[in-house]
Amino acid sequence: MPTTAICPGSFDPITYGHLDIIRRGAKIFDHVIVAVFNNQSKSPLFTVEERLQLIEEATKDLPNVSCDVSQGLLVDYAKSKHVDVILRGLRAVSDFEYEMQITSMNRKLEEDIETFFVMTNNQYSFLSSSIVKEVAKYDSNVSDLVPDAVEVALKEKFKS
Ligand code: COD
Repeated sequence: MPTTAICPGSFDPITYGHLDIIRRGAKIFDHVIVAVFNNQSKSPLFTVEERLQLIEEATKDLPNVSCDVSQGLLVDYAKSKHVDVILRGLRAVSDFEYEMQITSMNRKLEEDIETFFVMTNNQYSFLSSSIVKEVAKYDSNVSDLVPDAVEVALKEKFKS
């Protein structure tokens, strides 16, 4: 039976670190759904629609990757798609505590959900959307951290 994984995140905006995880996942699973969620504890720079568009552009060369937007609980979204695998990335030990918390909560909510962790390439282990936004805000070069379309979108956001 083909295996599908959901790669959920805020993706505000998508970085080469996210893409590294998505690409690795696309080699392992038959289909990867990248799902944008609004993380209530973060104030996003990009709207959900803008984030979706940037992910679609960045993953257009990956035929087994599709993109979507969702609200509410991740486990409910997974159930609605008949998917029981969540794909997440790990950068460093510092990610582990947070990931363990959300994995345990998701498992408590839906016992059959499995979370699959992929280690990022070392060159992206320091990279986060927050760091990219901080650097881009001061008009510094982020071309080796994000896809071209994201770089343009960041410039546009911070123009004013
Ligand atoms: N290298 C490798 N992986 C990376 C990198 C990098 N440089 N940067 C980010 N990642 C990974 C992250 O570890 C994560 O696995 C994924 O990419 C997405 O990261 P973010 O930061 O864009 O997304 P998060 O962590 O803010 O996403 C949180 C969710 C939206 C998944 C979470 O809030 C959620 O599930 N929301 C829905 C509500 C819900 O179900 N809540 C209950 C569970 S807490």
